[in-house]
Amino acid sequence: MFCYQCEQTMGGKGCTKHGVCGKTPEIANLQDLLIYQLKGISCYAKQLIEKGESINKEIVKFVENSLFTTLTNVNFDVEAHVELLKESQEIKEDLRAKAPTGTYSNEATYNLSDNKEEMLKDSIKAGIMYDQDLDPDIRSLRWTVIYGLKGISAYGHQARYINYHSEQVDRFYFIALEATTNDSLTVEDLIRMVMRTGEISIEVMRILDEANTETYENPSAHKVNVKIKKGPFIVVSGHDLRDLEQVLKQTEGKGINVYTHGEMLPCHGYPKLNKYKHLVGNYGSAWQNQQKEFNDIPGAILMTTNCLMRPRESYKDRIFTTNVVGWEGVKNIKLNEDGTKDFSSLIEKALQLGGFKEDEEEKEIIVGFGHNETLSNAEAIVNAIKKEDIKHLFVIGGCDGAKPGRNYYTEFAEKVPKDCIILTLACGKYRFNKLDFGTVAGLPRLLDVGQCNDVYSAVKIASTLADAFDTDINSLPLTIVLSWYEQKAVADLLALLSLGVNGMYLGPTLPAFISPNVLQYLVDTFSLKPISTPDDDLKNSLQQH
Ligand code: FSO
Ligand code: SF4
Repeated sequence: MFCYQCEQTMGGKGCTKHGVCGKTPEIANLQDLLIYQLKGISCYAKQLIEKGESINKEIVKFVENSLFTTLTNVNFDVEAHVELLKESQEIKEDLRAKAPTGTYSNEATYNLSDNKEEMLKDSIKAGIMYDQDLDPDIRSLRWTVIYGLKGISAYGHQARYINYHSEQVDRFYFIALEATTNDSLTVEDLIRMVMRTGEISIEVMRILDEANTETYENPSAHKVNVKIKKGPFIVVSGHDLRDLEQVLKQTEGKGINVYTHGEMLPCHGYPKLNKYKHLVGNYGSAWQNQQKEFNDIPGAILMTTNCLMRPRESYKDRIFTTNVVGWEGVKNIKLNEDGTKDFSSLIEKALQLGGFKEDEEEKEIIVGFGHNETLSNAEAIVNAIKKEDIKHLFVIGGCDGAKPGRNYYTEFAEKVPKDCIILTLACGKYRFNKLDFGTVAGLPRLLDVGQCNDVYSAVKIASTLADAFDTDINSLPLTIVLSWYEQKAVADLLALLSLGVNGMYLGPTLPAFISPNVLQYLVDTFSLKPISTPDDDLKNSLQQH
């Protein structure tokens, strides 16, 4: 196996024996072959698109779900991968029959074997490092596109589940995957494709924002209890709002408390979700603490998306997955034909386990500062910046992870001067979101913008403020400090780069799949900076504006 798609990759280079995330070589190799198949499908699909034909939405869904399946910490189930591979061959054959004749890449002409052992043998040629002679910059750019697509697929999946999609995004899966097989593309062509991936990432986040805010209304400032309550309960983790809604509906009147976990925290801001009184609070913290936080838990857990870690025996019987998430031996709750899900097994488990015995003393934090809520204060923010009551805005966002270097983000947030505002998003916020930051110019100093896809909200906020000053985002007193872990963060980073955002800080380490030349290009073009120390980075950010 060889995998270097996430930040915790072995030695900062690549996992070769076993995934640090828990991925076995078998799963890693099947994932390589699945991506290879998606590329093959896309070679035919692209030809059909160029002929003016549209691709069946079931095929788009398949490609989207398969990409999402291979994202870090999503699916560790061998059988699920074998099934997807078999389906990929049927789709490929279908498109092959319809596509114009011509010369196609190896990915397109390859035919999948029908048993797992043969698939595993074939997977060698689908490996990232298989072609030893490939130009390292071409390899780097191709995989940057693919990792961006994985992030996009996660957001696309979430929007599609509430019946929203973007034709542009749907087409782009095929166009971009084909581009990663096309030997005639130069480094410059692939850089353009990387930037296009960023633009499509903005588009998919825009559609997801529309999906979430039209379905559940715009989030508004809302207090969330982060301590536990007595009684049976379900913890809902991941990112999916519709799954949470269905769990809330199906548990109504059953005496079950529902808690959000990890990236579900911003759900409390949405009026059509927080209207449920039994959505009682947020449990635990970011994904990497789940084995500790779920250990012996007297309630049931639902993982709607990443990040899933190896479930310990102490809670393997009470954790459930849904959507494309999977772990062998863990029950996956499937989607019914009518678009609903039956969560009765999850509910029964929660009731059977009995729940927490005592209430803890409440502690509240505030969420809900998406673009609508934050921009309802736009005038106040603009005036405060003009009067220098607010000196600088920091976006400290992105993923959390287990490495010690991530304390940088806590320290950074703590050291931000009192006359500055911090906007935060994604699960990295758990490093500091329970600290008391107080207020500035009548506003909370820490504004929780939402999930990782709500980078879209942060961009909307920044561009509205920039308009008010008759300038652009880069001229605002604003610094973006990103923490990355998996491929949604790659999509987020590409989105910001495609908008021309300059001078972002990226950490805790740089992606292993970025070659030295590609990194140099990013540094030269976008002044992208690896994080150094909170003191130095803060000083530089404040000096620059
Ligand atoms: Fe975190 Fe995991 Fe949201 Fe990521 S839960 S690490 S960027 O999947 O998606 O922020
Ligand atoms: Fe390693 Fe990350 Fe790949 Fe898992 S997803 S195998 S930890 S690089």
